[in-house]
This record gives sequence, C-alpha cells and structure tokens, in this order.
Amino acid sequence: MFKKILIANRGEIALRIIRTCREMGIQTVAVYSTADRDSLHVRFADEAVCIGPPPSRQSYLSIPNIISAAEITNADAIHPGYGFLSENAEFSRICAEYGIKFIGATAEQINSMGDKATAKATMRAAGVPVIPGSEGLLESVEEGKELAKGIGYPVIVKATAGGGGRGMRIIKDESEFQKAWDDAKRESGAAFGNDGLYLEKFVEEPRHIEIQVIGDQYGTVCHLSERDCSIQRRHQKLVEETPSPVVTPELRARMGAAAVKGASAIAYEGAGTIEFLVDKYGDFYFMEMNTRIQVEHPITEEVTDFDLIKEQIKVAAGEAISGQNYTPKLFAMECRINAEDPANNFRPSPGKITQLHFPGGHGVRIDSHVYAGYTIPPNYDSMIAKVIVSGQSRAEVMTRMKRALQEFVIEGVKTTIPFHIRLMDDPGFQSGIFTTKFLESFDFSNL
Ligand code: MV4
Repeated sequence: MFKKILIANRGEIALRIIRTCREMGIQTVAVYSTADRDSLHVRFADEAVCIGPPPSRQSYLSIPNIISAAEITNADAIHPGYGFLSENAEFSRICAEYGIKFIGATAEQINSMGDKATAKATMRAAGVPVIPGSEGLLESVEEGKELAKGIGYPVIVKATAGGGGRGMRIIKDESEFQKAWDDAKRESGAAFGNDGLYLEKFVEEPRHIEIQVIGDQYGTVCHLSERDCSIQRRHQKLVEETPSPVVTPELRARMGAAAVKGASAIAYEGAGTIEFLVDKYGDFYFMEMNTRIQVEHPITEEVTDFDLIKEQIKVAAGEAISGQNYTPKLFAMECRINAEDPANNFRPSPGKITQLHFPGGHGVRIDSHVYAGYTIPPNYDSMIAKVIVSGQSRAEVMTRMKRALQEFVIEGVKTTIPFHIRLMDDPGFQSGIFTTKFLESFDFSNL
C-alpha cells in the first residue's frame, strides 16, 4: 500500500480524498495556490506545499510544480480528483515516468476515451450500443450531408476533442448544414486545437444516465449501477440521483453489462463512468466515458456502502476486486450548492461566508470545504458544498432533501439552495418523468 499520497486538487474533493487516506493510515500532501492558503485541505493534510499563484494554469494545472511537490515530499502516489489534471494523459504518463503512481487511468486509456470519435469506435467494436452516425471523423460537408440524408434530420455534429457539450451543433435540415459545420469547426479548433468533427442522429429529449464502473489491474471490471444526471443547466449538473426513476432492473442489467463490456475492452483500471443517453423508447446509447472520479460519486457510495476513493486507492496499489456487480436497495440524491445567484442567470457570487450552519440528521451527508469566515476565491469553480441524502424511497429522499436544504444557513454569498428547495416541490421533478430539457422551462424568478 502507498505510504504517502499527494492530492493534486483543492476544495471539497481534496478534503474527501484526505479523509479516506487518513482512515487508511496513508500520509497526505496537499498542494495549494496562494488563493487557497486558508483552505481546509491545507490544514487537514499532513503536509502542504504551495504550488503557485491563483490562476489554475500556474498552480493546479502546472505539471512541473506538482511533480516537484511530489518529489520534495517523497509522495509515492498522486490522486488528481476531478477536473484539473484528472484526465490529462501527459500528466498520467509523466507520473509513471517519475515512478509516482497516478491514481487514475493510464495515458493510453485517457487518450482513447478523450478523443470522442475514437472512444465511440472502440465502444461500437466492443458491442456497446452507439448512436447512428459517421464512422469516425467527417471528411467534408458533402459527406456529412450525404450521411444525414440517410439517417434523417435532426442530426448533431460534435467536436471529437470536445465533451461536456462544447463544440457541438444541432442541425435541423440540410440548409443549416454548412453554417453549423463552419461554426463547430471554428469553435473546436480555437478551443481544443483540434477541429475534427463527427456526426450523429440527434436524440431528442433524452435522459442522461451513467454507470459507475471499477476495474482492477488484472482485467476484472464490475459496475455499481447507475446515476441519473438529467437535471442540468448549460451542461452543468445540478442534481443527481440513484436509482434512476426510469431504469428497470432489466434495463439496469443491460446497461450495466454494456458498461462492463466497454470498460473491459480497454482493460480499464480504476474508477470510471460510462455516460449513456436513454431515449423515449428506453433504448440506450454510449455517449462518453469519464476516466476519473466524478463529483456525484457520493450518491453511489450511499446506496452501495463502498468508499469509492478507497476502492480507487486499493486497485491503484494492485489489489484485485471481487468482480461482483452491485444493485442497490436504497435511494440517494445529491444537490450541488454553488456560490451563484440562481435568480440572476446563476451569476457567480464569490466572497466571504459570514454565517454558516450545515444540515445534519439521519440520511444526510455534507461534502464541503467551507467554514464560517471562509472567503470563496473568484478563481475556481463555484461549487461550495454537496448535500447528499439517502433513504428508503425516492419520495423519502426528496422530503429529507427539502428538510436538509431548509436547515442550511449560509450568509454573505448567494447560493443555489433556493433553487433546490423549489425543485423539490416541483410536481414535474417529483413525478420522476423528465428529460435533459427540464430546466429550460423552469421558473428561476423570485428565488
Ligand atoms: C447528444 C444529444 C442528443 N443527440 N447527442 C451534451 C453533452 C455531451 N456529452 C453530449 N451532449 C448531447 N449529445 C446526440 N446524438 C444531446 C446532448 C445533450 C445533453 C446530454 C446529456 C445531458 C444534457 C444535455 C443537454 C443538451 C444536449
């Protein structure tokens, strides 16, 4: 087992990783930018190294600075958390080169899933259902138009280097094709330095349902069932839940088997997530694979009783997994509390937290790095807490979530709490029958 892990991240996930390391008897090294000097991850770690000024590029994204911190402190592994360097193939490769275990995917796995057209081809070859579309990249507008004619409009062009909704355009009919193509190419070239595009049938009003997988170094992969992440705004998830209200045991078995097949095809090591779109007929299609721990991992922990960070560390250290899939008997939901004003277009609201009280009680878990008197810096993402609730039924979880949100006291900054309270009272949300478009028609006024 590792003796010392450096956590190449900040905020709640850095704290989350430190907590598990402590329980496992593993020493921890925090890294921090000067904006995070007073952060809890710095205080809770056994050692801390300042790695640069506030801008991420010069601190949390600086590979030389982080490798230096690991060398100086003699860390034998690095946990990257989510975001930042967690899906950076170069970083994974450099860690390996320096003899530091990267607690995450290999450079090869990151590359194969990071290029979305390649990922899709890999999954299709493995027998995972994919959305009808181009085989690989489109060579020209003409090829795209020809394909779209066969598939039928609407179609969507996506940047192969994209993901998370960047560099894609929906095309309703052939007259829109040229402009959508030009726009998507320009945008993806500028954003990713790669303007490769692929085409798919556009699935209207889908649900976003993802399967948690974990693989060991010996080729065993298992799944820990699904998370429904359909409640999103501009590709930012706000609420996640498990089980999905629309996933039957039969569908779970098929999606789980597909996810395991896909991850096995790349001999996936570590915790990963296979994202699917589920259409109105209940058919599911591979969308993307995330080769990292995700923000919403705690809802899976609450219903399976696994500590996913511990599992990541164990498989990275060479332990074998049982290979048994897991079907939960509980329900769980997570609300992301962001320092944003939901009544004003979710405008970021950094600043000092003057008063703070966290909810508690049965079935309530808070993952957060903030405290009374803490100043939220403007340099990073605005998530400041996750309220994770578990219970015996979806109805119980929603009731408990509303109760917990009402107990939450936070003053000095605007947060998404009022939005979440209104959501828990929304009949459409309560019905469990909604799509990724749900928040497009939600009333955010007077929150
Ligand atoms: C799609 C789609 C419909 N049809 N692909 C959005 C993020 C990126 N992962 C891919 N996305 C989508 N791809 C086809 N062929 C609709 C979306 C999409 C979406 C997906 C999941 C959750 C929210 C979404 C919001 C808008 C669009």
